Amino acid sequence: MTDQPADWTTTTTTAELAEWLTQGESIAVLTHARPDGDAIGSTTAIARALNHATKTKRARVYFTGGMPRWAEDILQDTPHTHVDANSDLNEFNPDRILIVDTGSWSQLDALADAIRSKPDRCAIVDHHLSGNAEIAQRRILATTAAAACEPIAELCQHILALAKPSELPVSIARPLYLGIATDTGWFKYSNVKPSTLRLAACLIEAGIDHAALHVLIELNEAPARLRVVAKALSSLELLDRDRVAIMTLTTDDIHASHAGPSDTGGLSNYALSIGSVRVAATITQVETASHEPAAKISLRSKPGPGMVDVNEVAKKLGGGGHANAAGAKLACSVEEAKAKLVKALTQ
Ligand SMILES: [Mn+2]
Repeated sequence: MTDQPADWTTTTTTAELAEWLTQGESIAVLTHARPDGDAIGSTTAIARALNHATKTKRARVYFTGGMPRWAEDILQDTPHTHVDANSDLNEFNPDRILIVDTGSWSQLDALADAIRSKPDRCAIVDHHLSGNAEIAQRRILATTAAAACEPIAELCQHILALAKPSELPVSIARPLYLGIATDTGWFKYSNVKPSTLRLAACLIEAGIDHAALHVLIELNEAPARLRVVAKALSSLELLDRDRVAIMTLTTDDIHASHAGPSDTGGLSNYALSIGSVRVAATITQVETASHEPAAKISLRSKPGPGMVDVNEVAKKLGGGGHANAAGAKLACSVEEAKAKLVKALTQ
């Protein structure tokens, strides 16, 4: 993590941004690659609010990278386009571009070139601590918000001229709740504040079915996912008096499970459920075009006494991330990666 740059600051108000956006003839809504619940929730909500307010379809969401299984259940009839490295973006010429849940060139992937050198046409609404301020002149950076959906809820409220978030239409309240729930681990992470819960309560008052949303997102895996989990768990090794958990997953394991790349995320959390475990790692063999050996290490640690800063561990391996979630990619076999990881954890 880099320190917060001096110019990564808020430069506009919700009211001004609402007015600027609704004056647009065509509005592109962008977010980070491989969008998560907050990215899909915040883009869907703001596109719907803009189209609702202007009684048009002038706002369209652009995604890049792999999408979660449930994405279409949330997006439904919201105008959206999926972009990759081969997409022709010559026709992409919106007069307003709103980027949410990120403000970093590196996270925009195939969309970065399409918005380069257009800071006067771009706005950012984000909650991350750092980003590339030069992307957009207009910025709302709610760095204490648990999710981008928190400032986006306020923006939707302004655009629709509503006194309270509980007055939002269900079609907008639902994706907003999705973003807040998923970015807070369903309201259990340390980023939850009283205001987070008050907003969530208002969204339930608006009429959403929050229990059904939880089923859609969290109880909706492909059978292959559980086969992958079983493979990973069967490889579990405990080290350092059961404080370190390491699991491995080979491409043979993934193929035998009939799983895809999207089924292999978040495995370390299973090992973190063991009481004694402070830090958990999953080492996944990666297939490369050149057939050179490669491995991905995903690290998770538990907050509290004896916390391991996995960002520091990942940095020793050429990666990075956050104190409780980080990762690294190594050009070596799974076994070699494991040896390097054990060394990084003990030095
Ligand atoms: Mn987020």
